[in-house]
Amino acid sequence: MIDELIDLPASSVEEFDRKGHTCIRGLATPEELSFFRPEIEKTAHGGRYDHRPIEDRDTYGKAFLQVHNLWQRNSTCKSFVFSKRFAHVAATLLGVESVRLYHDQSLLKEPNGGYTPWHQDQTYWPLESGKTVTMWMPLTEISAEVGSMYFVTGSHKMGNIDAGVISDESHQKISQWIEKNSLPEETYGPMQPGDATFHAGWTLHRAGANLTSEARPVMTVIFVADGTRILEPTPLQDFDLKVWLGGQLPGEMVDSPMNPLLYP
Ligand SMILES: O=C(O)CCC(=O)C(=O)O
Repeated sequence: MIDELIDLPASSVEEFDRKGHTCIRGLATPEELSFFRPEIEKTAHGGRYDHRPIEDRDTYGKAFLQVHNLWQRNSTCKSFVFSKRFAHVAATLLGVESVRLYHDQSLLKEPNGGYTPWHQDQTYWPLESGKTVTMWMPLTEISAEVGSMYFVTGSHKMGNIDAGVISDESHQKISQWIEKNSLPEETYGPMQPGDATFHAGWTLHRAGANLTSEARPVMTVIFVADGTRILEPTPLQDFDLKVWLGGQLPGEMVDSPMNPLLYP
């Protein structure tokens, strides 16, 4: 279990609030990662559902192989996702007492995997704004050549900019939006296993292609503040309403058994 808490510096909270993203180095130790990595990778491999060769996939499909809710598939993955340390960081960044799980996902950018287009996660989530944060943690070293994610600083306060689903079109629309609004783009560059970035639901983000011969395994956990209300879904949010909220309905609070309390 990764349950001992860390003292999160006030500067991280201030940065997350102001920029909509932050990076916490060494959130998990190399030893912890070498314990969890094999089970996460095995479980993600077993849960792979897209078996098309990379050249037959669209831009979204080329960006990464995605497997959700590893916590329901494997007890070791469950203790990683349910880490009180991670959930405490999420609650502190959001400035709330308690957080729940929205869902987790493994994101494997394959060797020669494509770029991750600019997008906003909350396009897919029928949840109140300002109540979610994603932890993105590499399981191996991310070299400068592969790189970590890029974020548009301050974009979390702009709400939905209607760029649509993650695609070449969202990338183009958001690139134009960035140019027009002249907001800065930032990245945290190379990362060690156990470092993690955190970004808010509306923060604009993207990642580069993987032009190396090594895969880039990443585990993400999406946290939602306890007491968050489910919104009437847009057509792009119907899927998430049905799949990730345990059958709950708009107007209700997120609190189904699919969304367990992770902290405290
Ligand atoms: O790992 C990537 O390339 C993108 C991940 C992402 O968009 C996210 O975690 O919200």
